[in-house]
Amino acid sequence: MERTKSKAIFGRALDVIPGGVNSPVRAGKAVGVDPPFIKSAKGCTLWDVDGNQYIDYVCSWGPMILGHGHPEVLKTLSEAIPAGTSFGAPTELEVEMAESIRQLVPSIEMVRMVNSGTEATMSAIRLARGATGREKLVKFEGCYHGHVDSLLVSAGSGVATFAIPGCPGVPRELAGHTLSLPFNDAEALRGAMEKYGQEVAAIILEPIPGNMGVIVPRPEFLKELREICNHTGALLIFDEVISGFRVRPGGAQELYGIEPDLTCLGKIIGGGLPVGAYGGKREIMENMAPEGNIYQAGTLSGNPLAMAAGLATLRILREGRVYEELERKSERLFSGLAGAAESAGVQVVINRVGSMGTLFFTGHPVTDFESASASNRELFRGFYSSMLDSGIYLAPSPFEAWFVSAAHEEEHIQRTIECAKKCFASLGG
Ligand code: KE4
Repeated sequence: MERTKSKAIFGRALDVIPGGVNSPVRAGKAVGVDPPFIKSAKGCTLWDVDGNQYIDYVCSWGPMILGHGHPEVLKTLSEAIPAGTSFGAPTELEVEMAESIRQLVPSIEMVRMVNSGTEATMSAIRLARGATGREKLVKFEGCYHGHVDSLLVSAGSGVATFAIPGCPGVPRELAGHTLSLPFNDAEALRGAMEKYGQEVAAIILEPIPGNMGVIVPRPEFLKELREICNHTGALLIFDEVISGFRVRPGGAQELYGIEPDLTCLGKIIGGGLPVGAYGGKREIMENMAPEGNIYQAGTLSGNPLAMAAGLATLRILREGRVYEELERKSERLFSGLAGAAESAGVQVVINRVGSMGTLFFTGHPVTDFESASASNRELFRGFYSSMLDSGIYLAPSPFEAWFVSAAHEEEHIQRTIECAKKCFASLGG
């Protein structure tokens, strides 16, 4: 597959944008493949600047659950644009969005719109620290919550030692307030919280991690989190930027029946436009300015176009049988991939929750960051390149999720399985 125009544009991009991209993962360094530059998209299909066509399983990293260019979303946007693109003033659309979120996610009694998932988690941890008067945080290795200083950390040397900066620029003093524990490990969690629980403002996690590849949470782990937060007074923050409205209308908290104190949202609620949100119990949220004295603000927060596209998306998700269809299509895809790998004698483990899933090149269960990291990255690189050249567009990293949209039909799924079959044959050979 020729990508000469993409290469030329990438050359220009490298001269004016760090790494040639506006978000690092897009550069394809983890797979050693220069990125195709995308020109347009419709349904589950992308076209790059060279005219190559791809079946899209990135879906803009989750937002495009209905597929690209859904007619009702486009219609709503085309009606909103002439009214104005941004006012910096309250609009009824923001209230409708807040009411919709509250209706779909009952643990959220009040919600504040922001412009990215990072802003949502950054605001939620500031709120948790301000509301509890505590400074420590607990996160889990392999969970990603955006580029928030306090959460861009690596686990300390021992399980219950405080974290170190995950990259230059994160002050050691800040990282030192965060504990990074193994995901799905209730014993490590209990040990750390017995020691530090009274100092912990919040425990934050992706309830269904997508950023170390998809990991299925152990129900007893989620239950333990809720109980430990009840016992210690730490707030439980579910980062549902990916899982929110992805696995159920009410996200992972609906699926697993665990109620967090605060929830972070993003992606799907913007219908493809920049968005984030954080919300939770009224008595916690009322700490936020101007009601309370914890500050957070944003020029484009609640932007009318993002609200319009997000509301149209949520309306469609609430109607009909979208989630049943997503489940059927996702099961068809991932069982087909598993069968193709098995026939070729290639060892893979597939973790899937609803329409988010990951194929790991390993023969062992993948339940946390350590076991995810042990998967074969070389095989993934070969798989990625072969699938891309066959017209299947996957996330350029072994530690991301495949996303199935309502626009993926049987023909797309069948073609994906066929391409994977060919690739496994060459990898397995
Ligand atoms: P943004 O600031 O990128 O809107 O959201 C940060 C974020 C927060 N929480 C979770 C669970 C997330 O997955 C993300 C962002 N996800 C990544 C990919 N998994 C976005 C892609 C990118 O970084 O380019």
